[in-house]
Amino acid sequence: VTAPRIDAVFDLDALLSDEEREWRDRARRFAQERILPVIEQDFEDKHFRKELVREAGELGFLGMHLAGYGCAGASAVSYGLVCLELEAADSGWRTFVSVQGSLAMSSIHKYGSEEQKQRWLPGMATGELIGCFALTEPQGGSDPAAMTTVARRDGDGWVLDGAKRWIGLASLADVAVVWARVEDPSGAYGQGAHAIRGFLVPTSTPGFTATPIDGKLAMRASVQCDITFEGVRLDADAILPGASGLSGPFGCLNEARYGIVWGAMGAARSCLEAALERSVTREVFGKPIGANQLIQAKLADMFLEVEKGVLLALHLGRLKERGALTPAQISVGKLNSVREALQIAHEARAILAGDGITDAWPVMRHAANLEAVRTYEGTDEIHQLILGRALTGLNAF
Ligand code: TGC
Repeated sequence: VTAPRIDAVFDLDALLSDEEREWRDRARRFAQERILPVIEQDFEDKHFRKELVREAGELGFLGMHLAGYGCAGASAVSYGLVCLELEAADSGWRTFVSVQGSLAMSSIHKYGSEEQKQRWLPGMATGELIGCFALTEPQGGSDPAAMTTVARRDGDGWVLDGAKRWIGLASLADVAVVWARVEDPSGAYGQGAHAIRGFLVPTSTPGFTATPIDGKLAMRASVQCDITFEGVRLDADAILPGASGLSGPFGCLNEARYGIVWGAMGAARSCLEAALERSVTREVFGKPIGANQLIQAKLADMFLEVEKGVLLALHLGRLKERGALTPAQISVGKLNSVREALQIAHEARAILAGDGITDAWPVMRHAANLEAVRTYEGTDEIHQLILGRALTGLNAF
């Protein structure tokens, strides 16, 4: 008996264009041929395989939903499918594509001057240059309005002081998009909440230090860092002219959260596939464990949530393509996808029994990664509160 291909059951293919299927297949090949053979070892070794970054660039995955400047200009659904296939291998690789494309490149694409776009985006699209996105600070990530990193006016330029934490790729990056509170007596760069501005900081600038965070039990095949800024001197043209206030970084978080809606379903699909394979190959009490009603009930519920999650992601993707996707809808998707993916990972682990805790199966790695995905880009609770506010009109923050 062989397990069926689960994505064939609802004929998702019929809902996709030829181009979308091509992106999906290209990402699936990359994940299967380049990531899967090495991921368990990389996870064990805490190793981010930087040499694959250029390959991901050549395949068009970096900033693929952006137009011009060497980017592919692909549809939102194509981008989502790529996120799903990469995260089916490992959340760390979907995270890399999110940080590079949805956060760092999107910031420059949305809010940068023409000169900034020309300088950074083509190299970031090919993977020659790596970017990071520095918003979260050591005291916590849920309330970026409380940030204490400051950019003080100094002549025509700026001096940056402060610290950021959990910043993906920072120690490998060539450029950091840094969100800081501007201290400028003239008020020309915004006041109050609107004095939060973005800066493009080449990571070679003196005073910039990125240190990988050690001791992670999740996302071990990717890199997250502490950053300190100690008197980092920047030219006047380091500021992103098009963003003032938190709507700037939130506009990019929307993009990354959208990618997670799809990506988490990739991790869930891998866990379900592992559970299915085990269900038809493992015999207990003289028959495959999948012949038991309790196992079938688990598999059916897991399958239901993968299919519903992918259909929800597709619906949100079509809304995004029409320019109609709202932040609250993205919260529905991020909350649902990650929560259900984690539940599926836990059920798969149970079906795999003792072997489920070993690295012979990808399930514990996905479960550990999903704990991180559940927390970044807005925790479950933040998304519940965004939805609570949308439902009641009352702000619980
Ligand atoms: P509030 O202060 O009222 O609003 C500030 C301004 O932002 C606007 N806004 C949005 N704009 C676009 N998209 C959204 N989703 C937006 N949400 C808010 C808002 O309209 C306002 O604009 P303006 O022009 O009036 O100033 O903030 P709020 O009350 O709306 O938000 C509160 C809350 C808790 C929802 C928000 O702070 C939040 O989402 N917190 C979670 C932050 C978060 O996701 N942090 C994750 C950081 S990045 C990360 O985890 C990983 S980076 C990847 C890596 O490096 O590995």
